[in-house]
Amino acid sequence: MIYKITQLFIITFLLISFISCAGEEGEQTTDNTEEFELPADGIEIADAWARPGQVDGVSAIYMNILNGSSVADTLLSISSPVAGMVEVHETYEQEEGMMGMRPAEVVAAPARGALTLKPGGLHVMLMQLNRELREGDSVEFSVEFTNGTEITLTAPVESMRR
Ligand SMILES: [Cu+2]
Repeated sequence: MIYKITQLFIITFLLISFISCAGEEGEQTTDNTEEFELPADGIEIADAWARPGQVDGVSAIYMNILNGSSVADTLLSISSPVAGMVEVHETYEQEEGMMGMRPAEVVAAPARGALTLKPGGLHVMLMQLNRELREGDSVEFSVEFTNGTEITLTAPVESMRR
């Protein structure tokens, strides 16, 4: 009996702390930021990965662009030593329900928010690959933002992440 009461007490206590935590988080949450830990300020890139590709073929890089600043920022340019041509593409539904892709006009990371590039959505298109990209390889790329941030990083090549 004592055991049961103790158990009940613990469960009640856990429930109360869970509810109060959820309440606090709810108040701090804005837009899509709850999924990501934003930097204190400026732009950071997280979770970058690239698809495998053949020489002269194409690949894509996906990532989360995290904007910790209080102003929105836009992508100015992107380049990679493995590709002759790099563009940011958006996926869209063509007539007859076919999916197509085209260069994205504005790629914006909202103030205190995140922009996700993922399969079936926005992606960095690597074209004219000058080497094969195999699972386990890595791809270097550089991104420049309108507010002046320049980031160079390496994305692992993976066959499928999400
Ligand atoms: Cu594309």
